[in-house]
Amino acid sequence: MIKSVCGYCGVGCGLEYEPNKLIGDIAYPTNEGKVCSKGVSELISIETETRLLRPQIRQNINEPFQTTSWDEAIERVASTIKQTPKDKIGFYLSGQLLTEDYYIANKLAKGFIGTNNIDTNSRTCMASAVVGYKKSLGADFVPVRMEDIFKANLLILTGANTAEAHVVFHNNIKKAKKQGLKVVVIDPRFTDTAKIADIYLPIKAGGDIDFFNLLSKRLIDEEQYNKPFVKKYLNGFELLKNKFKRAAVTKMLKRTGLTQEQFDEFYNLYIESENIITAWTMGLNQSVQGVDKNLALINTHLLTGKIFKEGNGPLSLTGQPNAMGGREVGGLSTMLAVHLGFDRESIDKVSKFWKTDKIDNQVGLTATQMLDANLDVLIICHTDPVYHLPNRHHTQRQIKNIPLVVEINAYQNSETSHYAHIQLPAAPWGEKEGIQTNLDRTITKQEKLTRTSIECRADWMIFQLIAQELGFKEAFDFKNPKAIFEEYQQMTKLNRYMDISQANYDELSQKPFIWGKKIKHFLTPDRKGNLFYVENRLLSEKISLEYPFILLTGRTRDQWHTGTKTNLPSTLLKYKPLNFCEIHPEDAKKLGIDDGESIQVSSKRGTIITVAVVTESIRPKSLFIPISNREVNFLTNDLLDRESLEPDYNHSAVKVERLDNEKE
Ligand SMILES: Nc1nc2c(c(=O)[nH]1)N[C@H]1C(S)=C(S)[C@@H](COP(=O)(O)OP(=O)(O)OC[C@H]3O[C@@H](n4cnc5c(=O)[nH]c(N)nc54)[C@H](O)[C@@H]3O)O[C@H]1N2
Ligand SMILES: Nc1nc2c(c(=O)[nH]1)N[C@H]1C(S)=C(S)[C@@H](COP(=O)(O)OP(=O)(O)OC[C@H]3O[C@@H](n4cnc5c(=O)[nH]c(N)nc54)[C@H](O)[C@@H]3O)O[C@H]1N2
Ligand code: SF4
Ligand SMILES: [Mo]
Repeated sequence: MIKSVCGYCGVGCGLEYEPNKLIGDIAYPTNEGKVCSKGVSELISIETETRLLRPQIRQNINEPFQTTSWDEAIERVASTIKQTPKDKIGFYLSGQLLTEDYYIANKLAKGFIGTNNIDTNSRTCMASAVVGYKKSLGADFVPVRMEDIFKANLLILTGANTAEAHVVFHNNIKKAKKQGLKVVVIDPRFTDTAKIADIYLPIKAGGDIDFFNLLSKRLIDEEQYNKPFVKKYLNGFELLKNKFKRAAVTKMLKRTGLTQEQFDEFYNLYIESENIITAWTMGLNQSVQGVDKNLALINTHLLTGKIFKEGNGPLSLTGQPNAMGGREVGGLSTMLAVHLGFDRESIDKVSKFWKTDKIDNQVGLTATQMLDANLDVLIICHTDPVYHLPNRHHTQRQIKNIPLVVEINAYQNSETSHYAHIQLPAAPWGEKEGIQTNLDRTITKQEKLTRTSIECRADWMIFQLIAQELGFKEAFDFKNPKAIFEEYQQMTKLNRYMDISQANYDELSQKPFIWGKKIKHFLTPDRKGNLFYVENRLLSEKISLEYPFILLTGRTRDQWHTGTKTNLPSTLLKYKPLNFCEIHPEDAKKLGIDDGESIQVSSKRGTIITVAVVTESIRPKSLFIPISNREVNFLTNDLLDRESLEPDYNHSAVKVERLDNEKE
């Protein structure tokens, strides 16, 4: 029996493997034996016919791919990199890579090629939370753990559909409820998560800043905030208090779409609750004011002092299995490594550690900027930007202009594959080993369970092959993931609060390591938390007579994004169809749309065809399309948060029509 960990979501459930059998690990603290449909079918996805098994090459994207050798493919990549100015090279990575993969790619790009153009799809996902935590707590540090829900009295879930996106955590919430936990769900949709709520608040999309400001203001006005904590540990209180004096409360409430009674009921439960956790994810992060939404939420925990103690805190629910590991390594273009930035001192420390003089002091391009930057080489690994970036017609136009697009994937059928010149076959989950950090800082090891398909390579090895071909043989001479992890552990010592060096690689699959356990204070230079006054600036795309609906997008339980691993004929998991569009009965009636009918949804940017699901679970004038529909981003707008550069996926103006009307 081998112990491993699920490679899908940020919950990071422990698994046990016996030949041809995968079950939940009863001894693993996070899931105690439970797994969801995705975790339990990890093995099936290894064996599918759509695996990418050999390197492929073509001169231009209108030709079919030809099989090539690794030597030839790597030589072509390395020789092109050598001839390309470093600012014209980009690495587009993923929150699904293992820590060792990030480390090698980051070391190669920032340390040896000398470009900071290395970013991940976490930009579309967690970037707003990263910036929010940094600004308010002083570091990208999640100050509360999932198990804390058993110590909390109240869990507020906002912009998070745990029933579908963090399934086993959701089971734990249900268990905690039996022990007395109260749950508030804030979401414009009455989701499966909302079904377990004690109070469900059907917020209007985009109303979260107003909601949390109303809460903060009332806590201050009614002196329900924690005065000694505020005085001793916080900056910015007087400013916040003064700003709130002039706040237009009625307007704010109106923008939340909630009634005074709904807000009061919530407020009364809030002030009665001793221990509170507020958890959130894409409903807040994916917004043109994603960072401000995070700050407004975190303010409430700062004001009440409900942070750095058991059962309390702002809990950002990271989506991907190792987006946290990527953040720790520093695999984003806006940080250098191990949570260090691009200041002189950090660059000196990292240069000395890597024995290099190539590190640039400018932040690099973010994932959301790379395609607009006239790059000459783009290496894409473990993610599908053509599918996932907003405004897909624009994405497709831009990627076509890049002379060399290299795609590293374990499967053939991504949307990006149509635009790649070289495809390199990666070894997927089960065929490789390495480390990942889940959403609450638990570091564990994925184990190799089966032989690696003959021509596939682990992602770290592919980056190492490129590095070696570029001539960096000494710095990239790792024999296995353990050697990489141990070098990375040494590097974490450059950061005063990272204690990852205490983990032991060989023991990790038996016993996970939780880093930062002792951190119970703010990580700012003055050790004080920062309150920020933020307001809803209504920057999202506005609805209009022509485009009168707000489009929301999100997950369904059994599908993983593009579904390369979950949308398989052999997995009978599809409890929801891949392509549907939720619409409120009032709207459906006005438009003459029946349940199950084909409809056309359009924005200024594009049109897709989908199937109407008429349901009261969505607010009037909103639509919901799951991202298992690979075409969803033909519709979405490409506005970005100005600080995190995260897209505003959840708030695009669209119209909806019956399909046959169009044809008439
Ligand atoms: N089954 C499955 N699980 C997954 C994934 C998957 O592909 N499939 N992906 C993983 C990844 S990468 C991520 S990032 C996470 C995402 O996890 P979640 O964010 O929980 O998943 P979403 O379905 O995007 O849910 C976002 C919720 O926010 C709501 N929402 C939209 N706009 C607003 C708003 O303005 N305010 C509020 N309060 N709510 C709003 C939506 O209605 C939706 O219910 O899931 C992870 N888990
Ligand atoms: N409209 C809209 N768009 C969104 C979102 C949304 O909510 N709404 N969410 C955004 C968010 S939060 C995220 S995280 C992104 C996710 O978007 P993507 O990251 O593009 O989606 P995935 O399908 O997870 O892509 C992972 C890719 O890695 C490949 N792969 C699997 N295993 C391996 C391996 O071991 N090695 C390598 N090299 N490749 C492998 C898979 O085949 C797949 O092509 O989408 C973003 N886009
Ligand atoms: S909840 Fe997440 S980590 Fe756990 S089995 Fe499901 S997908 Fe895997
Ligand atoms: Mo994500």
